[in-house]
Amino acid sequence: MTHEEILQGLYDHTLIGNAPEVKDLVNQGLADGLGPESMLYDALIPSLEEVGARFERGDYFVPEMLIAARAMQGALDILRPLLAETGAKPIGTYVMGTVKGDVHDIGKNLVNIMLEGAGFTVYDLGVNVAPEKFVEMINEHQPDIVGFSAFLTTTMPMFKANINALQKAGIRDAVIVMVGGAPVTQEYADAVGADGYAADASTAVRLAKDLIEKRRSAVAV
Ligand code: B1M
Repeated sequence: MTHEEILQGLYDHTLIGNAPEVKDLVNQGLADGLGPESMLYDALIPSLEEVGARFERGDYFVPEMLIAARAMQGALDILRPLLAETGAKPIGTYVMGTVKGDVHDIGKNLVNIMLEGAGFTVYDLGVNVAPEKFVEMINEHQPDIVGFSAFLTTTMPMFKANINALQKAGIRDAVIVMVGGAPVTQEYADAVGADGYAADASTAVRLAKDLIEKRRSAVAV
């Protein structure tokens, strides 16, 4: 099989949620020297975007979205160690979770993988994380950054609820707050009082490094 055929196969089989075939193709791609990033950005993510488009058009329903997501997750299980393998020096600590009411986690997991690859220690709180849980875990791990992911317009207001909870607990200024997720925008992030917003995983890593550097140099002055 050519690399193009493997990528096309990954796209097609993710779209129909054929997890065993997706796994086989990922393994075949790796054996043939196809890069993990290429499989991710040229096939798997575009396929999930098409899944979303079909859902919006009413051609797909929740079960189809679910099996496509499972196929993607199977691929990520194989790719995770390769994407995170950079030998980067420890750089900071990150507490991350998908906000209350929201169970989407593929995008969050991808951001975590990239953060780990860049040298962050990541504490992943999972999905449907309540504001009190964020507060508790920030107190426990004392991270440089807390990241909130939201993937639904109906769960984005949880950013503000989380920030309010941090304020109430007296720890808002002790931690940098980053937000992200498909429907989130810079304007929305600014409106809720977040310190940073990124549209994708690699921008999230770059921004996390910048925000930590800024905070550390401000403290040093
Ligand atoms: Co749902 N879903 N879903 N879904 N789902 C979306 C998000 C939707 C856009 C589909 C659509 O209509 N086009 C739509 C939301 C519309 C809206 O509110 N604007 C939607 C809906 C409506 C729903 C339900 C309400 C459907 C229903 O029940 N009627 C329901 C809600 C359940 C809930 O959470 N309470 C639901 C359920 C599901 C499944 C469970 C079936 C499944 C999720 C499985 C899982 O995650 N384990 C699912 C899926 C798979 C999707 C789509 C198709 C794919 C999501 C995905 O993984 N994308 C999605 C359509 C789409 O996104 N095009 C859709 C790939 C991923 C790599 O991208 O998630 O954007 P993304 O993550 C990016 C960036 O956002 C960013 O970096 C990531 C990597 O580059 N990022 C950050 C993420 N977090 C960040 C944090 C940061 C910075 C950057 O800093 C902290």
